[in-house]
Amino acid sequence: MRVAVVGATGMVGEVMLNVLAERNFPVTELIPVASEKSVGKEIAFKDKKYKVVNLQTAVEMKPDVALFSAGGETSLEWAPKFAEAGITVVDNSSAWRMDPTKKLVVPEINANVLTKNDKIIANPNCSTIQLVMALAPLHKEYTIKRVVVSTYQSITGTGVKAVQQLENEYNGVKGEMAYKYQIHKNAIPHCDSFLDNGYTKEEMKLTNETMKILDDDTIKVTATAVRIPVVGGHSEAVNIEFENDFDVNKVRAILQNTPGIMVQDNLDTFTYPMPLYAQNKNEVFVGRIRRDESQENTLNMWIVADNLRKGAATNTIQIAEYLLQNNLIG
Ligand code: 11C
Repeated sequence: MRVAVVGATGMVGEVMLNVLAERNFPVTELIPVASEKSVGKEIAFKDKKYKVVNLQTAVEMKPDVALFSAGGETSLEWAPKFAEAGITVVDNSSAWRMDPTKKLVVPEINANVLTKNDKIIANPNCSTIQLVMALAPLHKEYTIKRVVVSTYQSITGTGVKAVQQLENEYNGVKGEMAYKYQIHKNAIPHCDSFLDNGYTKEEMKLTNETMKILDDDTIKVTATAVRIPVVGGHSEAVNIEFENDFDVNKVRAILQNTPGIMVQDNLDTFTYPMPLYAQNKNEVFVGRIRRDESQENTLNMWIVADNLRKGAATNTIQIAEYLLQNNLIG
C-alpha cells in the first residue's frame, strides 16, 4: 500500500505514523502531506525518511489510500480531489460525518457497511468513538432509550497549541492562548464552538454521530462536554436508560467480551479507568459500572480512552485495515 498521511506533522498525524508502524500496516511507500511551510521537511517512518509534500503533489502521486487529519476545511476541499483520482480517503475531520452519502465507521461496530464505492469514509469524533464502543453491545442486548453523557476532555483534542498553553500556565510563562480562559487548575464547559440551540458542536457530535453509527434514530442522547487540564485521554460519565432490565454482572461480562474494550472495575483494588493509564493505549476502558438506583432499567458507567489513539489515529487505521483485508481499496 502506498499511504498518504495528510496532516503528517500534526498531533494526530504523528500518532498515525506510530500506529501504522506498530500495527505493521503494509506501507510500501509513505507520502507525508502537510501545509506549504512543512514541505521538504523529512519525516522518519520505520527505518526510512520521507519528504513532506503538498496536497496537489500528493494527489498526483496517486497513493492507494489517504488518511486525512488536517481539519474540516482541508478535507472539504481536498478529499473529493483525492477521491476523483481514485484514492480512498479515510477522513478524521468533522467535514463528512453527517453527510448522508458518506459512511461513519467504528470498525468493531459497523465496518460491514463499507463497499468498494466508498471513496471518502468518515472517522467519527473522538468522544463519540469511545462512547459508542461501550453502547453498541449493550444496545444489542437491552435496547437503549436514552443516554446522558458528560465528558472530561483532554487538551490534546484541541491540539498542540493547547498543550503549550497548559505548559506555559504551569510554568507561569505568558504565551498564546488556545482557550478563552486559563486551563491550568480549571474546567471549561466549552469544547468546539457554540450553536444556536445553546449546545456546543462537540455536544451535538455526541448526539448525532451516535445515532448514525448505531443506525438508530430513536436513541436519545444529551451531552455536556468539558475541557480539563489532562493530556492522556478523554473521560466520560455516562447514564444509560434501557428499554429492558439488565443484570450488572452480565453487563460487565458483555463489555469484557467486546473486542477493543477493557473492563477495569474492581472497587476492592480501587481499579477504574483513568486517562493517566489510558494514554498510548488503543483500547477503550470501562469501569464504575453500577445500577442507577434513582430510575428503573438505568445504568451508570465511566469510559476512558486515548483520544489521539482509538478516538482518532487507531480507528482511522483500523478502517484502512478493514478495507485492505476485504479488498475494498482501488
Ligand atoms: C476535542 N473532539 O477533543 C475534539 C477534537 O471533530 O474531529 C476533534 C474534533 C473533531 O475537542
